[in-house]
Amino acid sequence: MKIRRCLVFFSLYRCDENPAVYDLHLVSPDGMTYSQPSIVNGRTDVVSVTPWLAPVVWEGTFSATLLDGIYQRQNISVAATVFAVGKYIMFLKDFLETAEQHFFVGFRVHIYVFTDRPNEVPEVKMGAGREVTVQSVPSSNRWQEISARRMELIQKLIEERLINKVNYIFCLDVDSKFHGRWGAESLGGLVSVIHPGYYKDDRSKFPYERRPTSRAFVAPADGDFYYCGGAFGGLVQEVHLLAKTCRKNFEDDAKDGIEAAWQEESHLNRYMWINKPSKVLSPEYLWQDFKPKEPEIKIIRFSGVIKNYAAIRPN
Ligand code: 5GW
Ligand code: MN
Repeated sequence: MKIRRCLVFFSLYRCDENPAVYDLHLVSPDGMTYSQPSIVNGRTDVVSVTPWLAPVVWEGTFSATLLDGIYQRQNISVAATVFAVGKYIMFLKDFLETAEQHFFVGFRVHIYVFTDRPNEVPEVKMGAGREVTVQSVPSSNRWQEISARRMELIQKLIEERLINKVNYIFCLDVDSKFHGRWGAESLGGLVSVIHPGYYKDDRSKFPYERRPTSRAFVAPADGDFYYCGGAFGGLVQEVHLLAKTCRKNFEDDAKDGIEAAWQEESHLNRYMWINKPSKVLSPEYLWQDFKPKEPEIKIIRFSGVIKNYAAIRPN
């Protein structure tokens, strides 16, 4: 028993020979041409680094050509999870079709669809090196239950199928579409997206869980940004730890009869406050279709569609 546990530990946390696992060593293909970098000219309307010196990714802060070159050389693979339970299956076609056009084009991509309606998964033609796997999950009438199981299923997927096989994973909401490039610029150890609804607000106004009895609690004077529950990712090892931790906190809260204000989004925000993301994605990476575009948003890459809540939600 002891030995087994030890082996599991090693297989989960060992860094193997693939340099992408370390996410630090960047080798540029020789002879690449891209615009000369500058430390005095660049975007001045936004902040592109956090106080812990993680990049904040905005259009105009990176070279797509260079990043594609660096990560193609590493032959990385990227997994994505998307949940389409109940009527949310209606969003899946647009999600998958637009992912084909914009999400890590030119890379190995494996999308895992979790649904209770496997027969209704649309047939979407995938490019070379790209595939979709459908995994059945039980139907559920309560969002709280779907939400609770999301972290558990992500944790298990990583343990059972991804660890030491895939480099990066992104976990995305299905009620959204890609409109622009989402690629190698988004890669990092732990990656979080800033919510489009609150990024100009004072931290005391963020919709964090405010009851100290919850394991998702963030005090009014704490918190860096309000992050989206609808998109996060990073190295599979990092996302495994995140999913495992959020699931445990969610379940321990439930045992105490407490449900965080925004369920797993609240737990994610608590996690990111303690475990600082190594890369932060600007709201370009999860906008909302009903929100007018702001001047600092030069491109919308991924956006939540407008939905008729009464028609799609079970409760
Ligand atoms: C969501 C809210 C209430 C009841 C059920 C759901 C629900 C969410 C559902 O019935 N089926 C489902 O697959 N989901 C998954 O959870 C989808 O991937 C969805 O994108 C994600 C988050 O729920 P959203 O998108 O309704 O939440 P918001 O905050 O983006 O509006
Ligand atoms: Mn959503």
